[in-house]
Formats: sequence, C-alpha cells, structure tokens
Amino acid sequence: MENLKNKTVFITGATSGIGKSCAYAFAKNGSNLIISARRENLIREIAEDICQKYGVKVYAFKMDVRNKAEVENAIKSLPQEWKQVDILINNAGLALGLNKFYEDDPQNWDVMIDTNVKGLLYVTHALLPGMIERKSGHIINIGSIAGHSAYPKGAVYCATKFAVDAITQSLRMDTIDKGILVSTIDPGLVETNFSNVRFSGDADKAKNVYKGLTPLTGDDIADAVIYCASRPPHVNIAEITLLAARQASATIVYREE
Ligand code: NDP
Ligand code: 8X3
Repeated sequence: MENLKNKTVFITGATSGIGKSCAYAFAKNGSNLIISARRENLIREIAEDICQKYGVKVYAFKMDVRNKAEVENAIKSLPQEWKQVDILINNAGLALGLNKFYEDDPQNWDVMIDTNVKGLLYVTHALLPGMIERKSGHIINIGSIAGHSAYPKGAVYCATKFAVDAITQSLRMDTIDKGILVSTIDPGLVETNFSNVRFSGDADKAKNVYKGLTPLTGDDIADAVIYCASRPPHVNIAEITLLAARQASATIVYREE
C-alpha cells in the first residue's frame, strides 16, 4: 500500500502473534516501526530481522503497558525522529485462565484489566496529544469477538474487551474534530501464543481450543489491520470482525471429527 510508505507505526505487544504479524506487514508496506513488549531480547531480535528483510527503520524497546510511569517515560523520551506517530496499534493483551467466576483467581483479573484496559489507555493517552497537535493520526485497537458477546468462564476477559469497544467508540466521538481516526479490529479464534498464555503453558489444552477447525492466523488479522490503515483519507473503518470460517459466534464453533 503506497500510502503506508514512510508512515511511523507504533505497535504494542509485537513479540508474538498478531502484534508481530502487524509489525512485519507494515514493514513490508514500507512503514517505519516503533515496537515494544516486555521481552526485551526478543523485541530487539525481531527489530533486527525486520530491518534486514525490509530495509525500514525500526525502534524497539521494552515496555510493560501496565506500568503507567514506564509508558509515559518511554513515549516522552522517544528520539526526535520518532516522535511523530501516525498509526498506533493497541495490541498488547492477554487472557489468564478459563474458569467459572466464583472459582477464578482475582489476581488474573488484575493482570487482564491492567493490561487490556489500563495499558491501552496509558499508551493512547501518552500518544494522543501529538496526534491532536498535528491534527492527524489513526488509533487501531485490537478488540475481540469476546467484546461483542460474553461466554461462560470468561467474565473478566470478556469485560476487558467490552471495555475496549466502549473506549474505541467514545474516543472516536471525542476526537472527531481533531483529524483522528479510531478503529477496532475484533478477531475470533486466532492461533497464536494466546491460549498457551491463557492456560499457563499447558500445550495440550491450548491446542484443543483450535481442534477440528482451521483457526485464523496472526497474518489474517494483520491483513485486516493493513486494510483499515490504508484507506483513503475520507474513509474510516470503524470496526472489522473476523471469524474463522467454521466459527459462527464467540461460542458456536463447528468442529470436524
Ligand atoms: P500472543 O500471546 O501471541 O501475543 C500477545 C502479545 O502481547 C505479546 O507480544 C506479549 O509480549 C504482549 N504483552 C502481553 N502483556 C503485555 C504487557 N503487560 N505489556 C506489553 N506487552 C504485553 O497473543 P495474540 O497475538 O493472540 O494477542 C494479541 C491481542 O489480540 C490481545 O489483545 C488479545 O486479547 C487479542 N485477541 C486475540 C485473539 C486470539 O484468539 N488469539 C482473538 C481476539 C483478540 P510480551 O510477553 O513480550 O510482553
Ligand atoms: C480471543 C478470542 O473467543 O478465545 O479474544 O476469547 S476468544
């Protein structure tokens, strides 16, 4: 996409899955990248690989989106040439556990809310003033089908993704006169490291989530993100929902034996 060339794209959670796919997809389209995650070595390795493969500029650093001061400092101390962020992909996120509410561990709730909701707010709040000043910018949140309808044992993860949807809608209203676009990409079942994280590294449980169907991939989601980010200036994609072909809703999935 010609209009993504030389754009500066800021992606959170780019060490794995959807965020990593987005990093490669934007680089392939000639965008320069600011990428971050908690795993510092990995984010630097990915940055090096992208630079080598696509010849774009990549600025990589460690950032835990839950840490407000770390987020504010990291964004405040971006080198001058990286201060003008055109596109923000709020991707960092996770689910922890799949348990009935009354059997769940409240510590999981804190991590999910701090990452998926508060982290997204901190990063957006830190980058928005520059976008408002320049009267230009695009914020693309990675929501979920879990933000459209809740499912059993997912009270808090679903609540965080409902929150992402509400924040997306409200932010679009608040910035409508500022030249800023706000969008959400809401996937269904995507096979990434998501289920490994959700089930604390239990590979069999994670694999089982995608049993009997072909799930979406991180690259499928990156495709939608690229589409959303590359429309002509008079178009805003408010929301894209992507499901695996054999998935009808958050809870209805057809699995072949
Ligand atoms: P992955 O586990 O593969 O990737 C998650 C990414 O988020 C990693 O790069 C991880 O990096 C980063 N991350 C997690 N916590 C933090 C944190 N506190 N600070 C900074 N980065 C963090 O999962 P996905 O790619 O699937 O998930 C990406 C997004 O997509 C999430 O918001 C998820 O809710 C959403 N989503 C996923 C779906 C799926 O089925 N997979 C479907 C719908 C939405 P690191 O560990 O290095 O910090
Ligand atoms: C991830 C999709 O349905 O596994 O947001 O919660 S789901």
